[in-house]
Amino acid sequence: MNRREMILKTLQAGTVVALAKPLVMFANDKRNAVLIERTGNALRFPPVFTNGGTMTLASTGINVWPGQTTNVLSINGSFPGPSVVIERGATFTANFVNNFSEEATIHWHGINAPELMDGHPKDAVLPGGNYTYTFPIINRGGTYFYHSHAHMLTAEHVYKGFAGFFIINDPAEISLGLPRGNYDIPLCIQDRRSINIPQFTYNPTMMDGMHGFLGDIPLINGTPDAFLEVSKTLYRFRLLNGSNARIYKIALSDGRPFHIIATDGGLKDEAVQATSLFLAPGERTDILLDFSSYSVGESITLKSLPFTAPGGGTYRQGIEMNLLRFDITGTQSSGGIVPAAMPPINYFNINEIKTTRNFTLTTNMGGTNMHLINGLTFELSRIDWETPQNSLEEWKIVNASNMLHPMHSHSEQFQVYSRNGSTNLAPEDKGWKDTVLINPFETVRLLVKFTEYRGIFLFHCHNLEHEDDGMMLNFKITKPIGITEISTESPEDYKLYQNYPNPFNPETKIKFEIKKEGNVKLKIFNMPGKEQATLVDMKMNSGIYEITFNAGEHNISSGTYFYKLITGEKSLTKRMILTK
Ligand SMILES: [Cu+2]
Repeated sequence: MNRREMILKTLQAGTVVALAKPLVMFANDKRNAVLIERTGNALRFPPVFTNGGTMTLASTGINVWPGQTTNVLSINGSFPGPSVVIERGATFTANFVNNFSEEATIHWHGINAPELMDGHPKDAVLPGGNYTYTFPIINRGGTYFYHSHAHMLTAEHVYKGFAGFFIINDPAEISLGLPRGNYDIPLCIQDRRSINIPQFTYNPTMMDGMHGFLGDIPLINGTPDAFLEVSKTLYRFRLLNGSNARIYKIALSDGRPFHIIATDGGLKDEAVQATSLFLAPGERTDILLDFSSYSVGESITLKSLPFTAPGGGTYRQGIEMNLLRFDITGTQSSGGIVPAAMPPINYFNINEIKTTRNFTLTTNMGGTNMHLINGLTFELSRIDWETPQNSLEEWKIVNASNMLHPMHSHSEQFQVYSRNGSTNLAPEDKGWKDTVLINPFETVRLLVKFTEYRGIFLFHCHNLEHEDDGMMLNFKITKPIGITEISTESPEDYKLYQNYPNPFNPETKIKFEIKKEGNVKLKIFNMPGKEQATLVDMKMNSGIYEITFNAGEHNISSGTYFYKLITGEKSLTKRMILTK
């Protein structure tokens, strides 16, 4: 195929070809000189986030397609957002500034963080507001993700660009000899609609609401028609599916095998050879790809293979796509190896299951909300079940619909136990996971145990149109079974929790904990510090209390307020927002 034919073919496929760097190059082997047509755009990499810095959300014009301006929802002007790269054991801190016109939160996908750091939509940061996310990194090393989790706005925010990598390095991994530095490459795979180039127009139809908002062209790290120059050596690629709804069947154009080395929650216990893998929205899989058997001058393409899936029309699941072209141009060595052995994973023992929970996924065609879990639609302030800490649970998920549902749990990582009764799992299913694809009419069993944090977390479909449609439940991780005394995790005598819901109108709940009996006051103040209401003023015994505050009963208008727990000479203050 000559270049003109190639351009025509690509144009027919609906893409715009940018001749970023057309050049003619000869291979080292002069007898088989190969003419390389260098079309497309060099793969881009988001900047690295400086820990402790600011993440500012704003609508920004950037060049996705050369010479054209795309209005994206950026973090610090970047799409995808800057990559967090942090060591296990460090404390992550980011001051989130919302300079966008809609409420937003940042969810640290796959990361084990306290409730109020998890970016639950109840903890939304209003336009013009800010919030400091800070938590210790206790996860295993691996490839994680961050993105918007605003109530019913997640899909649009992510489609417009609000997402990025969260990579945890574990110094203990270094001895394995995996490719590092320039040979360790994150690839965020997203799809967009060629018909809207250069804009990321988000206008889902009824059909899109049913199957998810699917594009027909891929962007890799925000790069259309992406290529990457590689050496004849071993690379690590960290694949992240940052798409709203599209599932990829990842493979190489020549069908060569690669090694799968990590799932959502970090390294597997062995490197497994494969020729393809499924990657659903929210999932990550790290692979080792060896270019040493190719010749300089050759190109090979990372693809999504066609597969059969429900839906139809132009934007359907399972279409073939060329994701990223590798041009073999160098002969340097990464020095990396495919490890013969990797650290073991402690698999949960099914004999220790304390509770089995059943989740049935259904489609309700005529209803206001089409995608349901156990017949339910998400309610921001409804707790759907309680899970005690340190108790092994089996979650049996039955997909009683003909839709693909990548189910994602917040808080801790789980393990897939079986798919349709078979414990012989695909390598991308086996290991630590936070998202698992449930195919139409499949039953998947997960094993999960929450050990670290208590509080309210989410379980939902990561097809973002399904999520925004309400295919999501709240669960609450509670104190371990058999423990009746108040937690001793905090050394203070008093504890004040974030009100819930927040923002609110007109009612919210304020929870506090008293560990030593005494006089307690709970008061509301406005921003200038003027007292608005007294909710509690009495002598109280030790215990956990929850007060319902109704702004209407106190004639308080919308705005930001503080609530203060006053005990003797000490006081604790938190902020809350009353919406219009
Ligand atoms: Cu779904």
